[in-house]
Amino acid sequence: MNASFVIIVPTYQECNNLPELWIRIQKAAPQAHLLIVDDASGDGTPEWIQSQPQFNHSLFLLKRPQKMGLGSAYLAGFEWAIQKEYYALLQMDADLSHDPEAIPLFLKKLETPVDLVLGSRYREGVRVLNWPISRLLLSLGAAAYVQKLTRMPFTDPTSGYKAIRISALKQINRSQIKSNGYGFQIEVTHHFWRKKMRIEEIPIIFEGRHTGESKMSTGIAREAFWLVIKLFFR
Ligand SMILES: Nc1nc2c(ncn2[C@@H]2O[C@H](COP(=O)(O)OP(=O)(O)OP(=O)(O)O)[C@@H](O)[C@H]2O)c(=O)[nH]1
Ligand SMILES: [Mg+2]
Repeated sequence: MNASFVIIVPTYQECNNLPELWIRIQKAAPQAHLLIVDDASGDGTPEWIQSQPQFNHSLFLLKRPQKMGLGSAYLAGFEWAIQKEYYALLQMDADLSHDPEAIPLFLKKLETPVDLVLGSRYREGVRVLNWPISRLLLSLGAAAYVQKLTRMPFTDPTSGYKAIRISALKQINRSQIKSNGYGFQIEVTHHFWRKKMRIEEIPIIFEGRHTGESKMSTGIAREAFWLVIKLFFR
């Protein structure tokens, strides 16, 4: 087994954010490997990655031919990490919403017997910066909706900042995971929860994106809405 862990970041047009993200990751966790799963961003993202001295040493690129969604990008990254035999993976967004300084907190948690560590914006208070109140209310409403219907007790089920132990990931039926947006985060956690795996939350600070375009859409929210109904009946 690979003694190291890998951070998986899906990207679509995030070239303005990646250099700062990579610097901050290396500062917070010098041993980190980073895998970018890029969906043919036309903004120079793959070229920037390939030009870095760490390319194919600690910085890796999985290129996909077109924009195919966040969920399938993560699933491709999961298979890559399993194949490379990392002991754990961390997932985070490229837009600097997730502070790399929290990486050591996830790693510390992974030293305890836990399979999935959820970074929560809403545990022990609300820690969301630079978001309009409407978006915050939507996110809090979605969290309450997921808790009520699925009975999962987690405070922030749509959070994309989380750590997964690979030995546990191998045991869940990944081919069943179909959601591509926020629903993806809910669905992955639900798989771990149904298998009675060990899940813990840690508080994180979240900051809304400053640059680059949002990929959030009503389609993504709709997909998550119907997924939760499906999980209720499951
Ligand atoms: N590979 C890949 N990455 C994607 C795709 N859609 C979104 N992403 C990435 O997934 C992460 C989360 O997407 P965001 O656009 O930040 O979504 P969000 O956080 O809900 O919304 P904003 O922060 O408001 O933009 C970012 O790193 C995106 O670049 C996609 O289709 N393919
Ligand atoms: Mg974002």
